[in-house]
Amino acid sequence: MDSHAKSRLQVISNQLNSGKDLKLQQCSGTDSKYRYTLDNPLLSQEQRQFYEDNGYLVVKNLVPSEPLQDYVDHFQKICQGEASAPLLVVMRDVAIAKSEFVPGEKAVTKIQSFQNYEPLFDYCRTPEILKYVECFCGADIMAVHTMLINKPPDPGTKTSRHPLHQDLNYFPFRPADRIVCAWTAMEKVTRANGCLVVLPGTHKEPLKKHTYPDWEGGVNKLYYGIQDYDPSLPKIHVEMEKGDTVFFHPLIIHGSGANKTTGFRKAISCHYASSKCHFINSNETVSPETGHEILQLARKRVGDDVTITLPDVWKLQSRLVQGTNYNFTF
Ligand SMILES: O=C(O)CCC(=O)C(=O)O
Ligand SMILES: [Fe+2]
Repeated sequence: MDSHAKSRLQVISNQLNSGKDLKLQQCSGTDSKYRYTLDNPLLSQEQRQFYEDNGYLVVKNLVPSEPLQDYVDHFQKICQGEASAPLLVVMRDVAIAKSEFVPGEKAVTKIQSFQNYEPLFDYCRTPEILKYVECFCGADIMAVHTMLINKPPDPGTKTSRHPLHQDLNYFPFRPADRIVCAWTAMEKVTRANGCLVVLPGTHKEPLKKHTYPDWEGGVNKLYYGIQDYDPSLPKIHVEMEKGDTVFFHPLIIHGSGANKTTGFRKAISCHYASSKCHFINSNETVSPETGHEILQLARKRVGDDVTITLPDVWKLQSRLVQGTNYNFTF
């Protein structure tokens, strides 16, 4: 990237990323018995071992109803075009958007990159969540990817499904073990409305090849999937009450089923990473197809005249929520 582009990105990033840091208690190093969690005063022995073995952990009733209702209200404002923020992305269901004119939230499958929309970004700063995140990432924490997922009632095409995948497919930074996703149910999620499905223990497997599934009704943008997972592996349908939060490793194979109900299924999530994670040569990990699509989306937002790389995209949309920013700078 030339120096003009670099300084322009830095200016954009500084303007957008002026959030206040939160200081929380520091985790105290690692114990060789554990790979996926850090020493911490919060997780019980049972919880810690469960995450080590399975790659996910559900914490009941972590986020109260009031802020969740606030997030719903702000989501609806965004869908109605009454609110927006720099770099925010609104994704629509391929089948619903094609078949009819749909105002409001009806066809919106998710909004992404709300790091510059404070009323939603408050979710990523929830102290109760950060306390858990610190157990996986350590004390210096970046919010690297934000989503509010609004699984619409399936229009009969099954396009509301999310194919089985590993989130690490999208992330050009490592180590993977210092990245975690927090995913909070904004209402009761069940098999009927398409709860998360996880394959316990698959966080111990390497990153697999991701492609678009060959679905008859089409597939939503960036809904890549793994075709060659072992179908005999046990699947857990993670049914959750409103406010329950699941933390999961970026290599765990997961997805979600179709929403067979008449209501929406909403969840809000943030991927966190240690700010000490380092950027890697993304050509070797993120597939060229995926990388190209992510860059295309980003260029629409920052302008075609700025040469931008995949690591730049992630730095631009990441925001410090605790401690010091070491490596997510230009
Ligand atoms: O909420 C869901 O359906 C799963 C979303 C997901 O795994 C993702 O967007 O990476
Ligand atoms: Fe995912």
